[in-house]
Amino acid sequence: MSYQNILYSLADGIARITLNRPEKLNAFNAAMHGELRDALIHTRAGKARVLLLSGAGRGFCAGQDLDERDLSPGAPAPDLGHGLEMHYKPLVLALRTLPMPVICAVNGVAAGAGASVALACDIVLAARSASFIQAFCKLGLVPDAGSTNYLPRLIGTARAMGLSLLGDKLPAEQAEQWGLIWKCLPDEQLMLEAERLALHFSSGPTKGLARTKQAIYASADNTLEQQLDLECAYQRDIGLGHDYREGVNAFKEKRPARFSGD
Ligand code: T3D
Repeated sequence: MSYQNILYSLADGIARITLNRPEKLNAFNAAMHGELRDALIHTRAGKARVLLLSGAGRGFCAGQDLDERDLSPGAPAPDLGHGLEMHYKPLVLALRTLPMPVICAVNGVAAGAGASVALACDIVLAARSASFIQAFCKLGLVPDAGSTNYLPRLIGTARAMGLSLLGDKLPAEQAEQWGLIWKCLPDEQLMLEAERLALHFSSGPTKGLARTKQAIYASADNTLEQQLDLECAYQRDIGLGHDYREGVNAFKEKRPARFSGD
């Protein structure tokens, strides 16, 4: 598959998307959104069992491409809500509902919606030189693409508020200490670790992992009773599949499990 704004591949159960506008720190434009939509549809429909998202060059993603906005005197005001509905909302929901683990390797700065999209992923790794910036306030905007959902849930109201109202740069190491991301790694180890995890998930119990992420995301809005019901429904479903049988048999036979993903 050939795209102009992203790199995409799907092989051996691993889908890889690299945001590829390095001269603009991989800022999102409409064309990139279209390509991401297409690649995510292909990932969902194909034989992928894990998705690895990263960025080309020195940045991960600088958010919305501000050169797409004409705010010169006399230019009509853009409908920013329309842009979010058309592009960012479907992107975030596609990542969150993808029935497989989504790893994000944050190789450099993640700003504005770039930070939001990174945090929409299930396992976020970041290079030590990377950082997260809630840049929206510097443009007079509200955090979007899900940031107002993720930040307070992941790091609490005080830190979410400080980051969002001040727009300060949060270094990757502190992001890990605060629980915003899974791991901060030395720069040269970032992609090695991301690939190691991708390989691990590519032969994992994909359906069970997909249900796990769904259950964890659902817990934010569910009561304990609703969550217990959800666990019953998911476990009942998973218990009928191949991988549960294989996992238990492998344990009893003292051998590694050979999961099919079903
Ligand atoms: O409009 C809507 O749809 C509403 C939705 C908005 C969602 C959002 O994401 S709002 C937030 C948008 N993003 C930003 O405000 C971040 C803007 N960028 C920066 O603040 C800085 O670039 C960084 C802190 C991210 C990195 O700084 P630095 O010094 O490492 O790099 P730089 O020199 O600023 O950027 C390198 C190049 O990328 C530069 O181009 P040049 O001068 O070399 O030709 C710069 O203009 C370009 N670039 C960086 N970010 C963007 C961008 N070009 C267009 N849009 C960008 N967002």
